[in-house]
Amino acid sequence: MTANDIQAQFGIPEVLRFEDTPAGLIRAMISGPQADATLYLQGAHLTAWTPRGQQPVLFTSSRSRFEPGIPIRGGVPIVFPWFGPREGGPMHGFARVMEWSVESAGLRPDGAVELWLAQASLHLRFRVALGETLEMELEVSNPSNAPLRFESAFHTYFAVADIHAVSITGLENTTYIDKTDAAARKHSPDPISIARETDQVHLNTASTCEIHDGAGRRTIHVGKSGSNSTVVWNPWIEKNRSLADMAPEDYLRMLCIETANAMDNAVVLPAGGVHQMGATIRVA
Ligand code: TA6
Repeated sequence: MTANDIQAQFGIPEVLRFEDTPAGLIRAMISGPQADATLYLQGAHLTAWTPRGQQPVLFTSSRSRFEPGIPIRGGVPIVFPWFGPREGGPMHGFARVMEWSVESAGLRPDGAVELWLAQASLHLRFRVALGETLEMELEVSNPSNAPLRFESAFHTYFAVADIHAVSITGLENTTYIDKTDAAARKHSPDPISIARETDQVHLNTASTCEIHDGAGRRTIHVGKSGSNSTVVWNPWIEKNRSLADMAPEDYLRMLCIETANAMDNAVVLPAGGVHQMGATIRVA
């Protein structure tokens, strides 16, 4: 379907518009009563969400390519069916570089703009509601007659005013795999602060996390369901410099808190089963 076809079927005057981009992607521009947002059909990839009266909550790199088949740097990459690198495939799986279709779009009575998208070949559906709260839900179906093992995540890039003044609570005393230290398993009773490359997969945790953005004078709450892992990532100076689609100072203004089922927490979905993972994000 072209952007025009999708617009004709799902567009909402003054609220939701589908358009082509110069590089050949299709994106939805949302201007709802409670929030503005942008979502690309490639990867069902939310790249912006800004509740009314707030600064943008998601970080998206100014150097992201926004080209067909190229992962977008920032926003909320949907990770499926694997987490991390895989020989011969894109980082974090195919879902993020495949075309998703729009199943439905509407303005809810509470003022949120809600869309359902689907990636049929991967048996995925994604619900996103854009209001003063961001709701996301990934539904994985297993129509086969054998169990399906997969990893998944909302690889959410949050915008922070200054990473030096950020702390993260909610993950105290959880066991985490430190990917910057040969995957050593560690735990800490303290809130997390970022002062070097940080890449940690916290296991067996269903907790809500809070991002205390001191310089931005706000706290972002990241609640979740159907997720047993939470990943904390900031590339810091050197890794940032190695990423062509990050501007040199981007690490100062971003932090990934990822709602996931990764590594030890991979999901084994029985034949015929359906798995839901949800995230609810709000700014206080
Ligand atoms: O989730 C953290 C991480 O696995 C890092 O190790 C780094 O590779 C990052 O994801 C890559 O994110 P991207 O958006 O490029 O897929």
